[in-house]
Amino acid sequence: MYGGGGSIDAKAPIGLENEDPVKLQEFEDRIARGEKIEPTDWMPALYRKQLIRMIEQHAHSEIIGALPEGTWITRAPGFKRKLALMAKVQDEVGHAQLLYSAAETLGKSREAMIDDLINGKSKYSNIFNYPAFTWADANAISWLVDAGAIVNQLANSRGSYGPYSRALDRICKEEAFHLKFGHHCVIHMASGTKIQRQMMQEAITRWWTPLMHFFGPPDKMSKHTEILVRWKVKMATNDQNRQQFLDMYVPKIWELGLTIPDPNLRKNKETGQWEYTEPDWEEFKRVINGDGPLNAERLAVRRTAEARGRWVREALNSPKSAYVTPLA
Ligand code: FAQ
Repeated sequence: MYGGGGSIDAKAPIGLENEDPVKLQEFEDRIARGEKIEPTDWMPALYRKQLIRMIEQHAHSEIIGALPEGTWITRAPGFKRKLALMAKVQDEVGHAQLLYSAAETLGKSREAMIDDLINGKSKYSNIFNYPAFTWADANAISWLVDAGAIVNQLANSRGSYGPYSRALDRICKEEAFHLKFGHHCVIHMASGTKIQRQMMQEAITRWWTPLMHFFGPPDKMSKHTEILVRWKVKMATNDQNRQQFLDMYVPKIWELGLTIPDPNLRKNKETGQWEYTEPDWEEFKRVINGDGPLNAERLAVRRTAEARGRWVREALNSPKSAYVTPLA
């Protein structure tokens, strides 16, 4: 499932040697002035390649991300929770569509992106390769995974590529509702019966390491951050986003009487930074390279969906289809 080649230990070569230096300078000046780059504007090949990689992975994450919570729709406790979860899952799939459209503006077709996902060539977020055993796991996703996603996406919605930043802007507005839904569910569990509190605690314990991984490898190990920050595609580094997440959500988790499974987690008053035990980055590498608890199952579900939907796509593309040959 590892796409793009290489490992998180290796810094990517910058690869700007073949670019016209005058055009490159103009492009970088526009970015420095905070202008948006639009699909028909000149851009270095590496900017295009990096954006396709990142937006495509993001789109795949939304679509695979619908799976762990999706399985809870029929089992969510009560009609209101079912309705809200169904709407949330539908939103996540909608986010994937927005993001695939944004990536298509850079020249890679949606079919090629889906092929790369189901054939294991493209990556998607590590976190969706873990199982949601209980309703509390689904709640941990709705609150904390959405929280992490918003930290990242809110920053990047101010980024330089117009179609991506506009898609993120809309996505963040919808994610804000998901966050409220997730927080409400977690409060309910954490203030419920002894068994509910225990379920919620176990879920937080299970999801903590994948959540720490979610923001990407530490900056010193990240191979793409340098160029992406320079071109304002990433508006914060992986470590900066991780710190912001800890700052915003650790106090809220503690407030609910829940414990985080890291004895070293504390805010250093002098530096203002959170200190924590480094999560196991070997586990992260295994999971993003296809060897996580549920990678095979997640991709199998997508392959089945792709196969079952083929007749619809073929019908739409058939010469007899009104979509291809509009009626006079
Ligand atoms: N998972 O050099 P860096 C959501 C890979 S949306 C898997 O630091 P970069 C909504 C990385 O691709 C969640 N792989 O990479 C929702 C690269 O591999 P490559 C998704 C990861 O790009 C909520 C290699 O490691 N959000 O959750 C991960 O500068 C609830 C080296 O890493 C986005 O995609 C990871 N966590 O920074 C849905 C946001 N981290 O390509 C349902 C946009 C790193 O060379 C329910 N993306 N890798 O083979 C980004 O901001 C960035 O791409 C990062 C990674 C921050 C994810």
